[in-house]
Amino acid sequence: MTRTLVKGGTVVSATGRSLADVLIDGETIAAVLAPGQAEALGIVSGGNDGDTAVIDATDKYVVPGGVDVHTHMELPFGGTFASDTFETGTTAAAWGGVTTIVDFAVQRTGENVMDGLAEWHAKAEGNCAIDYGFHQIIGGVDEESLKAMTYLVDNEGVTSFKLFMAYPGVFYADDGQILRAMQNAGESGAMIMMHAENGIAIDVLVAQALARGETDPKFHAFTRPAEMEGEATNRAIQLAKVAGNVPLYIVHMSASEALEEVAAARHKGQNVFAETCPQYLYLSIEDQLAQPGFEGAKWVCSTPLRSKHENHRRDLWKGLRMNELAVVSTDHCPFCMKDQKELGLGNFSAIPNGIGSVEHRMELLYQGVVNGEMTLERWVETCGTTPARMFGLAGKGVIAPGADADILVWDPNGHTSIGLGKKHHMNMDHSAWEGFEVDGKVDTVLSRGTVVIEHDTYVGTKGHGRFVKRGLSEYLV
Ligand code: DUC
Ligand code: ZN
Ligand code: ZN
Repeated sequence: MTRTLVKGGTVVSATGRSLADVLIDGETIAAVLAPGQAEALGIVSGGNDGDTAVIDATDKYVVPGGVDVHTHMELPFGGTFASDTFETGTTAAAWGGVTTIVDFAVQRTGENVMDGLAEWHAKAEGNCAIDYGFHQIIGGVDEESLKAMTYLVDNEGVTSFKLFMAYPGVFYADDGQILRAMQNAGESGAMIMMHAENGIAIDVLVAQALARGETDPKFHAFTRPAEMEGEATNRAIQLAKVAGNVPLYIVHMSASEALEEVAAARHKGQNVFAETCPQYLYLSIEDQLAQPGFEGAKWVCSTPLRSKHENHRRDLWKGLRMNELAVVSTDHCPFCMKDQKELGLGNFSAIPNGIGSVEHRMELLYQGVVNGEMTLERWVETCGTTPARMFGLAGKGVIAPGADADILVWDPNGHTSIGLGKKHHMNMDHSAWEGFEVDGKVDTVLSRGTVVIEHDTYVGTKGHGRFVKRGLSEYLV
């Protein structure tokens, strides 16, 4: 067995930090050792000696590899497919210090759930640089898909299901269907993930805007007002309560109105959780989506970016500190401008929805630490430890004996310049994060004990990443 010692760094967990060495045996963390212990035990005497490879982490943070529980590789959307394959997307994730993703297998309205899951396995198997799991999108709730949900939890390691209150005719579920799916999840112990936007009302606003000749990308946000996110979030919470306090996870939260609903429900003891994404913490209608001409298409995503004058970003950062928001994911859903976003030239509603960020979440959120928005420990917790626990990824998101040796060595004295020609490995012809300069830098990344990034080089292999069968959420008894 290959042994590796990550030596001399500060190991940071969700609850604290200390100088320690991490001993890896094969794919697993064998021990976390106090300084000097490795020498005392004869594991190393300095340098790369014996069977033990040494990674020097002096003056660096040693943290669990990032866990991004919301990605869409190759998602069919708006007449095209998200531009990252599992190969390119998981390689970009590795470049960003991420060692596990959970992607969404798709059942669209009228399709079969088991076929959708099989298709996702076929896309991912043998292609991934890092480990991966699947949630299942249920785009058509009926007797067959309800049976499939139970089967997936019991047999396939797919223990969470995304429902949509938006996108009528594609993924949309009505309130009765949502209630039925929630009741089913109540029996199996699964988590319901909700895209909470009132899609029926939004479609009316979209049609009215287009009829007025309002076709620019910014109208994407104006026709998806924050109230429609708040209302749908509240409705999802009430339905989950009626279904028997079924665990509910609100995805890609962008609005203060939605945050208030989640906070209130959590204070009343309901099993409600939520995530936000870097785009909602940093970007806005004014600075990105409303850029002249068609430029704003780069930032068309749903839920949409919000106005910087309405305090959503301030509230979301606070929500992260207060644990009203438990997780930061990316909703990584990249589309190129050429031939993809361009499908919506002259009609914002035809622009494929999505932003690519899987490579930059750890970097962007570390800047939140530097800016005083969250602690170093909370960075680790929201980007690794909690997402792993939330979605039953045993052995992920922690540095502890027995855990998978998924490790990010982070250089706090480094610097990262994001953008094309700078740091950019996602399969996109632009970056939604062009020009962002952030403190800190990915130094070394290990996936199950194998180095995949070192010295600014990808040294991993396609197919190293394995499918992870997930258990039930660890937040529930
Ligand atoms: N939102 C996006 O921005 N893209 C894909 C699906 C979604 O819900
Ligand atoms: Zn969504
Ligand atoms: Zn999504």
